[in-house]
Amino acid sequence: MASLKEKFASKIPVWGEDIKKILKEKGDVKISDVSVQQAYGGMRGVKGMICDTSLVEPDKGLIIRGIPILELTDKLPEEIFFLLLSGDMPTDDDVKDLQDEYKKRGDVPKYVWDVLKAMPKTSHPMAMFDTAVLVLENESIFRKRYAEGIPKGQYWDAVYEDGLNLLAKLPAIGAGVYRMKYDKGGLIDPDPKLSWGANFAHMMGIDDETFYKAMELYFTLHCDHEGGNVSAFSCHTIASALSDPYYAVSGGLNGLAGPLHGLANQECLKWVLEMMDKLGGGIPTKDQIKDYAWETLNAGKVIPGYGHAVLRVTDPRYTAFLNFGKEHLPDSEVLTTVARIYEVVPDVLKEHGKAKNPWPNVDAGSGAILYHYGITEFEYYTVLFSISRAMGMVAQQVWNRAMMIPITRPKSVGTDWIKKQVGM
Ligand code: HAX
Repeated sequence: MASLKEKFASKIPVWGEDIKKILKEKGDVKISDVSVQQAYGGMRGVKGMICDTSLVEPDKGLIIRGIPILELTDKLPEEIFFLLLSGDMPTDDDVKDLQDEYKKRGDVPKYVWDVLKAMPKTSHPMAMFDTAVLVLENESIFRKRYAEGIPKGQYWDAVYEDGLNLLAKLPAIGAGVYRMKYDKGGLIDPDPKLSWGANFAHMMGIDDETFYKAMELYFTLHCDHEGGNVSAFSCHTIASALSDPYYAVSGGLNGLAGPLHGLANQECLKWVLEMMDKLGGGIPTKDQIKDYAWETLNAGKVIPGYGHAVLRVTDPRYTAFLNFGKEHLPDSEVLTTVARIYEVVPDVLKEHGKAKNPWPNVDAGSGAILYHYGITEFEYYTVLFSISRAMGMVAQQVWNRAMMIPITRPKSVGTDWIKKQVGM
């Protein structure tokens, strides 16, 4: 048994007892009231589910197992996955174990590539990536073991196996989608000496040490964002029906592919480049940025990369990308423009008066870095987000099955019921 699995297994009785005690002693204590506004408004702020892998504090941003994300930017995605799942930082041996597991499980069956090849050339890269994940359902260990009648206490183990098999294959699938979709030549084999993130860069065909670092950072920063965001919540709900991790992650990714969620990173750089282009190239002045931002808002559109449903400060993940850019690509005009937008757009959004959070989110800065390394195909950016976010989705699923969290089924009500309830 691999070290991460042992570690997780050792935590199950401790966490399980904790939850049992809370439920027994305080199970009927109220933790949230729900207003009519919240019921019609996407359940914003309603506390109605548990996620122990990470937390998003409105005034701090992402916190993974108690550690703020800005303190984790030098960690490998492998270390982050270990932390998400087990609650502990891994030792060097633990990381090596996990990397060895990924290597053993990384081969992508030929039928996946055949399906992707058969898709229309115009397919969106997210549709290709997501299809590959769903097609891999054929490999599900959970589905087979469930059919054989495994007891409930072993569900998490089968979900863990599926999850790790899936995560191991995602860099190759993501890189393969890139090379197929954009005619970059044949598929590239992984290099066993490289980390999970660096290997992805290598399989894309970009062998540059700084780009390896950029990809490791990218995957570390996007790994998880607690349980209520569209992709995590969709995945959570699907998995709660005991659909296996291939079904559940694929469902979560369908949500990530929306422009108000993960697809915002494609929209964001497009917005920046269109502005630069419209203004004749070069870095726009602050006044020009202000005018362009107002033009966007007056046309009834959102400024992509700004605002957030939970955050009320600059997203620390945006700060991490900006710091990386300042260190590694100080001459990038696009990145300088992104930094200048940050000096202008929050004030514009405040004056506009609608967005509750005028600050940048993770998607505002990441595209500038990808663009610098020659990944100019914006449509592809959400695939990178997906490879990383799958870590959170898998970790949450394994935890949910280990803690025996039941099927999701909130109660919906109708407008007539609301009218009666509020005396109208
Ligand atoms: N530009 C213009 N208007 C904005 C805005 C922005 N960046 N952000 C919010 N608003 C508007 C909303 O559209 C809403 O307008 P209406 O009342 O007309 O519907 C109003 O301000 C109130 O919205 P909110 O309560 O502040 O924000 P929500 O919780 O409803 O939505 C979103 C949060 C992230 C979807 C929103 O801020 C947005 O659309 N931002 C731009 C898209 C984006 O960057 N998405 C990525 C978010 C991060 C993420 O999930 N990545 O995966």
